[in-house]
Order: sequence, then C-alpha cells, then structure tokens
Amino acid sequence: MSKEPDRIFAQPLAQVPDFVFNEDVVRVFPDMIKRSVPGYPTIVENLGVLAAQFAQPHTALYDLGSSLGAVTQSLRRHVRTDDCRVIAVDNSSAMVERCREYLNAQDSMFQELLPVQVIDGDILSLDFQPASVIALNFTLQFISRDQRLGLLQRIRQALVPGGALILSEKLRFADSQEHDLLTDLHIAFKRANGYSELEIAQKRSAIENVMKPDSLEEHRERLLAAGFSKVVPWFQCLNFASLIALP
Ligand code: GEK
Repeated sequence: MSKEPDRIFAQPLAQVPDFVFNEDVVRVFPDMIKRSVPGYPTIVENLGVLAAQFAQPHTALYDLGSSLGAVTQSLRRHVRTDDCRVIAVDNSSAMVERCREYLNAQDSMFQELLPVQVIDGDILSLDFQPASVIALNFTLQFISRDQRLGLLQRIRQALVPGGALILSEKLRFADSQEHDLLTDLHIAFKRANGYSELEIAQKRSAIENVMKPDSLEEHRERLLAAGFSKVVPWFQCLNFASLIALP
C-alpha cells in the first residue's frame, strides 16, 4: 500500500472545494484514513474476524465503498468458508484502479485466497447476489440521507439466514455537550497524528457537504425499519463506531 503522507489540505486554499475521491486522494488514502479515523486499523482487521463467523458457503461477501480494498483484504485473510467470493464496489474509478492493483499483488503473494471481483459502480444501483456478509465501512455516511433506507432494505433482502451487515460510521450525538466533547477529542486525535489546525479546518469544510453522519439511535431505527432484527454495536472509539446488524 502507498506510504505517501496526506498533505492535501496543508497549504491555504482561497476556496476549499467539496471533497472528492480523486487520484490525489487515492495516492494518500491509507495515510489519510488511518490518521483521521480513530480505531480504523482495529475495525478493518476485526471486520475479517467477525465476517468469518457469519460467512455461509456458496454466498457473496460484499465490500461496499471499498476504496483501496482494505476490508476486502481483511475478508480474504480471515474467511475460510467454502465457495465464498468477495465483491468489492466503489464508484471512484481512481480508487477501483488502484484497488485492483493491490488485490493482484495480494493474489501473487498468497495462494488459496477467496476469489474477488472489483466493480466500478454505484452501490445504489447494484443487483445484489445472495450474500452472507455485507460491509459498509464508512460508506453509508456518503450516501444521501433519503437513499439510505432503500439501500439498507436491499441489503437486508440480499442477506441469507446466519449472515450479517457490518456498518461502520462516524457518529453525531443528539446531546450537544456529548457531541461537542467527542468532536473536540476527535480534533485532538487528528492533531496528535500530525495534522495542523489549517489542515483540520480545511478538511472539515471540504467534507461537511458530502459526508452526513447520523446518530447511533438514527442508525438503529433505520436498520430496524429496513427489516433487520437486531443491532449490536461492537466497537466505538470517540465519535466513530461499528455495528453488527442481523437479518
Ligand atoms: C475502507 N471502506 O478503507 N457507490 C459506490 N461507492 C461509493 C459511493 C457510491 N454511491 N459513495 C461513496 N463511495 C473503505 C473506506 S471511504 C470512507 C470507505 C472515507 C465510496 C467512495 O468513492 C470512497 O472510496 C468510499 O465510498 C468511502 O475501509 O474516506 O471516510
């Protein structure tokens, strides 16, 4: 994976454009996400471990909003269930191209990995195959709010008995004191990871129109409305959490 450091917002910009997953972001993405999302490496590695508990033979495992395929790679490291295949989907062509390169490299280094297909496409128009694990790792927050329920309903319908959706998201909090405290602590996390005040402020203004976090309660209600029977948070670090939703 690229080790290039994220300096995208290091220089003052006259006007900060909305954030897009373009080639500049692709180049620094592993560094950017690790320094910006508290708990990201733990979530990704354990996503594979959890997935191995839910994977069912002869089904697909989806990595939706796969970026460079970190979750796909974790699924391939941990899932040993018969006749499973991974389907990674992202609508950033720059991400998909680099993701394919990384997965080819993984294929050439290790044998007997689950087969993987990387689709350059929109997860909102995906024709789901019967699936036992569907991962939405920090992707739902980029989908417009009015399309989130429909997507979760389609995911619920695709899941076979014994399967699970694993949903990781940045959270907002209804209680303003709690929200402000965790926001400040997240900024402290970014500062401790070497981001300057300027980088933090410019990234925030770039992302605020494109990434819309919900609260844990909103996620739970929407997942239940989509037909999931149980929602179990398994990880939280500051204002970032991951949930297991059972069909
Ligand atoms: C990881 N899961 O490393 N269809 C397909 N892809 C989309 C869509 C859409 N409608 N909207 C956004 N994306 C990854 C990290 S990043 C999260 C996920 C972040 C894609 C988008 O192109 C990007 O690659 C990804 O979702 C979100 O575990 O950067 O904070």
